[in-house]
Amino acid sequence: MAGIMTDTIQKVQHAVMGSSGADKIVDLEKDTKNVGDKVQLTTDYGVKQSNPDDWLSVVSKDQQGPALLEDPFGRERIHRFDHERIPERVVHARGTGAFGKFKVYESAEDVTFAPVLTDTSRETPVFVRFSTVLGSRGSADTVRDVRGFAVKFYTKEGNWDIVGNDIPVFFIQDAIKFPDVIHAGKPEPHNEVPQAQTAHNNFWDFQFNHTESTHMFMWAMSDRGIPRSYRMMQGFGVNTFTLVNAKGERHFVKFIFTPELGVHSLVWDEALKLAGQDPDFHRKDLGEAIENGVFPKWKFGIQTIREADEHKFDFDILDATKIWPEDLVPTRYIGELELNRNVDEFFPQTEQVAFCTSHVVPGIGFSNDPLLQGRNFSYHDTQLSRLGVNWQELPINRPICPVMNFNRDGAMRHTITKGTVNYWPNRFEQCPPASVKESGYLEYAEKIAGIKARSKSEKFREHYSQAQLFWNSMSQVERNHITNALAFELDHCEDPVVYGRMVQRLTDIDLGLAQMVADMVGGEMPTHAGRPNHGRKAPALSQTEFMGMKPTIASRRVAILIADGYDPVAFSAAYGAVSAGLGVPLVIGPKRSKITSAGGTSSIQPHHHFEGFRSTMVDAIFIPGGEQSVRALAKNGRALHWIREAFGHLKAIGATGEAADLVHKVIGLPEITVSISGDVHESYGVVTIGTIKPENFSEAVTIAKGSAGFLENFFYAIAQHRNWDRELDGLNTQV
Ligand code: HDE
Repeated sequence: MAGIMTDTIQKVQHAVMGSSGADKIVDLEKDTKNVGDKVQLTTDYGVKQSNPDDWLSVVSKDQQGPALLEDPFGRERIHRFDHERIPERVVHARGTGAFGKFKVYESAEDVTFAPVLTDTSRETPVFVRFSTVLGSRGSADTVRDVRGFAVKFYTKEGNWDIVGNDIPVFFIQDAIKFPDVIHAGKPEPHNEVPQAQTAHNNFWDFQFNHTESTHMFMWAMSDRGIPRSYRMMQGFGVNTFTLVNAKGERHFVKFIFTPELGVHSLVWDEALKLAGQDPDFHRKDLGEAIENGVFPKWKFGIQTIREADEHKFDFDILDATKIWPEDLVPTRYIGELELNRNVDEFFPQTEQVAFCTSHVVPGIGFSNDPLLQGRNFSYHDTQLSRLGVNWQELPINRPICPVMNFNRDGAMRHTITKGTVNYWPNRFEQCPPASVKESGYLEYAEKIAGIKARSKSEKFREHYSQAQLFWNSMSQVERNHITNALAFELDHCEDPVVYGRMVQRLTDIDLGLAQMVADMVGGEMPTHAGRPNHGRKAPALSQTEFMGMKPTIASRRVAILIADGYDPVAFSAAYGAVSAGLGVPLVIGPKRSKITSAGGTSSIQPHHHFEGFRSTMVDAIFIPGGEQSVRALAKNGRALHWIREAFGHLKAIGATGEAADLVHKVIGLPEITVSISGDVHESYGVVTIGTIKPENFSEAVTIAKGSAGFLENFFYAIAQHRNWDRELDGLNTQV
């Protein structure tokens, strides 16, 4: 964690934390203890230890004799250590989590009687775990992969889990295929290579053999596969659930979370580098934002379809490889999810949290989605081997409402239930079931008729239409990225059968795409489309739909590059304004010892030096003038690389005074720089000015392009996330 907490940020945090109303945090307190200063070291059985550093041994002044097995203290240390690990999750092993709250601002009572979705006065505590799918627990955060988005709502009616992803569809339609798709994606069996990647023969062999995966692999190859932050991803329940209202009417439903900060991604070169330079990038990013009081928020939405309309679509609404296009079924945003507290300890909270799609509360139910049906079996089952039968007693998993039943015993049971009976019905009528009025779960009386068979209904057989819809809906930049991603992945497949067949598969989506990929990776050049493109589009599929939220620099990391002799006025103006905008200023210098400003009027210890930290870890860079400082940067190869790389990764760059010339020289843009106001210049997200102006000292910088101030324009460029024009015009080649 950068641990940068300006006064302003602290104030915001305290103001907001006060209202987090976390019933679950209170619930956890009884199991939480501090390593207090005054507490002395004991064994697990409570006996204080006088020497925890030396194993009981036979020793004399000049001779070290054997260690004695009789030492209970030494044995306890080793025994406990030997058993510290539990099996990692079979998928989604790598992840991170945080606490928060959920609130509905518009009641959904027309479709459900679940109070968590109807009671607008209620605040429901949540725990959210984000994850990658394929990598092991110690793998890197920024690999190309689907991201998990699992939410546990601790409602007053019991726990409700939405175990979702950042992509709205899945690779397969039927749970029986899950072991195959995961085996094919995970490291190959003969050599356990590659780690946390889909770029290998088996994954793409599976994709070719399962035409139903076509839609999902297009999403996975898009920028959704390399998010900038967990805080900048959408979350989708993917499967079709159901809602029942007080009148007993049923609707099909899909759940959606859309981030307040917009949906943003890394660029591929950056994602690759970050995997080595900062493998914990996403984990730290979430922790840092929460610690700094910039709490991530998502709008919560539902798409609903009346039961009677189930068959009105040209796809099956129970097919998890299909989205429900917004023009047919608009999303209705009714609530907000906020994360506002980091965990106290990773293992008992983030590692031991366990989700189940089968955990729903009254008013919410399942559908006959064949993937969901299998998931409902799988999650509890996996918790049995990961955590044991009493996993729901673990503090992070237990509900905040009373739990009482006759499930008993099992390994590590620790609830002590008083009473003489452990069965129902019993002569004391203890622990009776609840009626629906008393919040008992309502089983919806669904009429089912059919033939028992191993097959699917007709509409499940169409596999390409929405893959085309997705491709058609992409911007040019997004299309380029998908093309490059496919070219990268198939380049890692050595087997010509695999890449050759996949190139042909791409003709079922778009001939141009198939030809571009074939040109890059080899394989027979396709000459005609595998099927006609229907030409339809759905704008909400493009990430660009979610980029233009209110411009903000909140939580964005801005590196300030300096050396001895920097301009203290420009430095302080930028540092102060970034902090005031709830961004994270990070001072980077040639060394981490004190750097002195021009004229010796001030000095600062940088947060990092150029080698220790990299441009990949920030969203933007700012370089203040100062003749001596800029001269030193110009001679420092790593500093120059910072500028080139940030430009190549399409990041905002701001520079004042002498630094403006340096930036232009390094990236070679002078002839197209335009003056946007007085002496503020902007070109491709590079904003420069001769000297910083007095109005930029103001803490409240309005973020706006074309205004008189330098910082206004620079912050606008940061808020745009990336400057895509650089890529479209082929200027980003120096990375
Ligand atoms: Fe999962 N999935 N999954 N999955 N999944 C697991 O449960 C499974 C699927 C998802 O942060 C496992 O507790 C089957 C779709 C997330 O702890 C396991 C099928 C979606 C997480 C399992 C699917 C997901 C998991 C492994 C096909 C998006 C991490 C550890 C029928 C909607 C939860 C665990 C966390 C985890 C099974 C498909 C999301 C083995 C059988 C579709 C976010 O039970």
